Amino acid sequence: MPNCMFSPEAETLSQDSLKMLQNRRLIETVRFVIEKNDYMRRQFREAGLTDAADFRGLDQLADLPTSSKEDFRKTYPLGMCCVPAETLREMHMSSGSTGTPVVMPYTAGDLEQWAECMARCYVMAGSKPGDPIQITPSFGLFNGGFGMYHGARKAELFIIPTGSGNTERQVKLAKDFGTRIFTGVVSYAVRILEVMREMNIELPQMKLGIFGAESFSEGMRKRIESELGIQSYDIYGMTETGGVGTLGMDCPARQGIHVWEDHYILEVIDPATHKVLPDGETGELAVTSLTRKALPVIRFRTGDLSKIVSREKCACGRTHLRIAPISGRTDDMLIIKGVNFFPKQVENALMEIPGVLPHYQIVIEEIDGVRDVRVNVEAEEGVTGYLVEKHLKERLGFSPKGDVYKPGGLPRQEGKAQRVFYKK
Ligand code: DLL
Repeated sequence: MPNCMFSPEAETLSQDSLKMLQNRRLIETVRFVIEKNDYMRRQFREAGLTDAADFRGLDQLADLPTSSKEDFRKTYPLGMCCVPAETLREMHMSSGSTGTPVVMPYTAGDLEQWAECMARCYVMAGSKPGDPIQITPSFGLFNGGFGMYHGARKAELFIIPTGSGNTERQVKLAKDFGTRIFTGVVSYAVRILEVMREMNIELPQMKLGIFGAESFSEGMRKRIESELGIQSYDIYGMTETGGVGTLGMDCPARQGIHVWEDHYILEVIDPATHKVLPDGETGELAVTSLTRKALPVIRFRTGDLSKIVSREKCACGRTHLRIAPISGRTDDMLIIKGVNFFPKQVENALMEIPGVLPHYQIVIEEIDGVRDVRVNVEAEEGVTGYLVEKHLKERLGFSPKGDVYKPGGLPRQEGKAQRVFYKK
């Protein structure tokens, strides 16, 4: 089922042509950062690359040092920028647990590149010029709102830039303006559903949901799709690669997330040794940007876990490799009583229980030095804590305590949902 493409030529390049293009762009990028940025030059020199002219391309990629959020933080605010300050046109920023933010600056060309990647995602989902699109991630330092905006301009959509919050107004605007494409962080889709029900409003014109920024369990996805009556897409990207959609999205064939390989090289590496893993093995994604100027990243360790599922041409006609949905982050694996698991596995198991609602918390408690886990979840009448515990035990191999709350009993959050809480 070949589907429409925003850039058909680029999206269907053969893997051989993609490799040649990547090779050329990689050499240009590595030489560029070595020439323009002291911090990166020093890093490469320490890894043995003293002369930019010595770098010969893809075959040597695995010899280059990896980079991480730490590098962004050490060089805050613009210590890794490779272009003169007067050529910068925008910036976005994410803050993490340590406080020092990660900043991504953009030139006009970088904004174009972002818009191109996003426009490809919109058209891949089935958008057509003039389609009303509601952009619900916040417009500000978070890259979600503006990235979706730049791409929607390029794809010629009718933009309803609501930003985050005020869910009742979001539902009213979606109804009044006939929103066809709804975008947001995954947990916001759940919130919209809830408020639609409270307001007793249906949105039959809404057909497509583009969600990301958080792990998306298959169970949650099915619920959102059936209850909203939409086809949903899993969009991927991050501040350091240039924002939402830069890395790609899944297509209607639903066989993995296509990564825009003419703009990025994706490697799957062992999180401990940083060695490249073979296709099919799960590891940490490391990303090299090929077409960005203000701050190109080389072998950036994303912290996200996934695997390459295929490099074959997809049923949608695209040739760019596909990765599995993000299964977790290197830093969010939980170990309870010797069992390792990711929050997404708990979500998936919860969504299998009829009557359980998509609002939950995983609370890690430490009692006398022993870690235990409690799952608080909202559910309709009839679902008991015992039932939840029994199902989680079957699925996860250990027995968290299960506390059931009435619908609306757990706090609602804006933006990315915090699911894991630590209680001493
Ligand atoms: O979350 C970009 C984004 C905005 C993507 C809106 C999709 C929709 P950051 O705030 O820098 O940027 O966070 C990036 O979010 O490393 C992943 O851990 C996570 N993430 C992003 N997309 C997905 C996804 C935005 N589709 C971090 N599935 C990344 C799972 C995702 N996790």
